[in-house]
Amino acid sequence: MPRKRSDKRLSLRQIERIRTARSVRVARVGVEGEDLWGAGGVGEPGLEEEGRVVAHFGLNIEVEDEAGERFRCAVREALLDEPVCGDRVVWRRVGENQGVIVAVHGRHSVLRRPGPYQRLLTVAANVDRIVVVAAGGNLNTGLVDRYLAAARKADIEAMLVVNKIDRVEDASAEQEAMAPYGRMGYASFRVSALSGQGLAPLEQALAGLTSVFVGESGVGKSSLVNCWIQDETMRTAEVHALTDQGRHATTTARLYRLPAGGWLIDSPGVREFGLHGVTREEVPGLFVDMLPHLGRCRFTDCRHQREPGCALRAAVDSGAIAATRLASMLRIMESVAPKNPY
Ligand SMILES: Nc1nc2c(ncn2[C@@H]2O[C@H](COP(=O)(O)OP(=O)(O)OP(=O)(O)O)[C@@H](O)[C@H]2O)c(=O)[nH]1
Ligand SMILES: [Mg+2]
Ligand SMILES: [Zn+2]
Repeated sequence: MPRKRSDKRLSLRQIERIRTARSVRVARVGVEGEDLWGAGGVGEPGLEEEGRVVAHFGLNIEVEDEAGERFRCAVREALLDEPVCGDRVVWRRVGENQGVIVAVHGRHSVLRRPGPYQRLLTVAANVDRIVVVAAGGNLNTGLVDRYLAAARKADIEAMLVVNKIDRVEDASAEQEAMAPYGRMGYASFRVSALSGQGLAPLEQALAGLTSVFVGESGVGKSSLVNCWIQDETMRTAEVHALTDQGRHATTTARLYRLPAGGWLIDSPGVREFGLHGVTREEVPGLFVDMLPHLGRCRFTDCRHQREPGCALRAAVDSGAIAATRLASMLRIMESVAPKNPY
């Protein structure tokens, strides 16, 4: 499990800095500083209630209560963990559709990606299932492999969705490309957000869980979410930005309640998703199909390229591992730094 920010020791000065930033923030959140605690017009905050963070944009955190009603919330200044999409929180009502978050419950999983200034951003919390979405007719299995490795790094189960099957001409070639994933035990679904084909079994598989859609920009993650959720927030500028091609690309992760049960997070298509902090040595262990063959190469420092006695190459030759998977693994290894020896 990745380490939580709260596990780290903070110096008194750091804590002081966070507190100051937090109070400035709370005062600016539009729920007006003193109103938060009852000195103004809205009265005492209500009783503590359970809720879930469905979105976080700018200074606003949106919390959904157990009845499905949404509240714009401020954060109580003492919180050290910034609430993120998917967090389960304790909050109090302070006015009509407004509230204040007073505590964040412990997270059973977190998804991270690199942000500006080499900071790690937590994108979502309490995710049970990562759903890797790819586009039929333009399958990018290299990127699928990246997301699958990231899911293993986050220790979260994954499954696969191939969308846009309405435009696929050679379905058999594509099914062949997807076959290795079935052998590895990943559930996969072929769907079309456009025609509605294959959506019911996918919705069934998502029921009861918190899932997140990840995948390259433009594969149709939001279009799929739109098939189930007729929600005006799906189309607001807060969540989507117009691209050069005139398409609405998702800018912020957002959690939706599925009609058939379960929760679904629509996230922006980000390539680096989750592989930050992975060392080169760690990569093979994130490929499930490689696991039985690891440690069997003739040379302990085998780079699995042209070395004699390479167990991974042998597994490709015997058909136990798909050549495309080994190629993906080597590409990812090249793209990440080796372990720092010092
Ligand atoms: N033919 C076809 N086009 C689709 C389908 N699903 C989505 N599209 C189109 O693909 C484009 C991208 O869809 P989005 O849903 O915005 O993709 P996204 O994955 O959410 O993209 P980001 O938010 O940038 O990560 C849009 O123009 C959709 O109309 C489908 O099943 N078939
Ligand atoms: Mg989108
Ligand atoms: Zn090897």
